[in-house]
Amino acid sequence: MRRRDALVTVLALLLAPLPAAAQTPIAGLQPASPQPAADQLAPGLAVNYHFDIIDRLSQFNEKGKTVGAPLTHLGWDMGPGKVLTSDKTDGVQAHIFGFLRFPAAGTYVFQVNSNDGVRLEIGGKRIWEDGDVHPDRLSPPIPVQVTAPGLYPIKILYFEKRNTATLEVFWTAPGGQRAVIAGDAIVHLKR
Ligand SMILES: [Ca+2]
Repeated sequence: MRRRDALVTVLALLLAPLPAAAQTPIAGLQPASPQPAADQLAPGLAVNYHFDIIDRLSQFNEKGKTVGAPLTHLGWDMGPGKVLTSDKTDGVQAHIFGFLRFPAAGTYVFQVNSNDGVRLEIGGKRIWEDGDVHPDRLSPPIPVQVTAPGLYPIKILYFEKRNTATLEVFWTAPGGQRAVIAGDAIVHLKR
């Protein structure tokens, strides 16, 4: 093999996407400490809205003050309709926060479908970011290692510029089926 061919082969190997199973799981997630008591918690995730057209997540205003109804699940295929629990169809920035309950230790696989931009953090770790304006776009499967069951802080920044909107977060528990994150797994501090 000529030297240049060898170099091309090495580059191709370096650039080839790894199959999901071979990806190193994201580790080091920190559970909520202390774990909030049951009587401090309300169902679903809290959401604060800010209404403005932006083109990328770096322009996101995290200080939105419009408190929305909590999100009782993370499966939102909204098309051209209202965005999440807001009364707007365009120009919506949603700062979503609360806790995700991991029922057991193990490797969970996440997948995020977004339109437009999104960033997902769990236990203080960046799980996924796809921060520009785009049609529905699904992340690769993202393995995440969880060392102890319990409540972990979850934070999602999500914005919809115009046209259709989607925010879907899927997870697969160890030995389980891929599913949208549902109401039994998400809570937030009463506000
Ligand atoms: Ca859109």
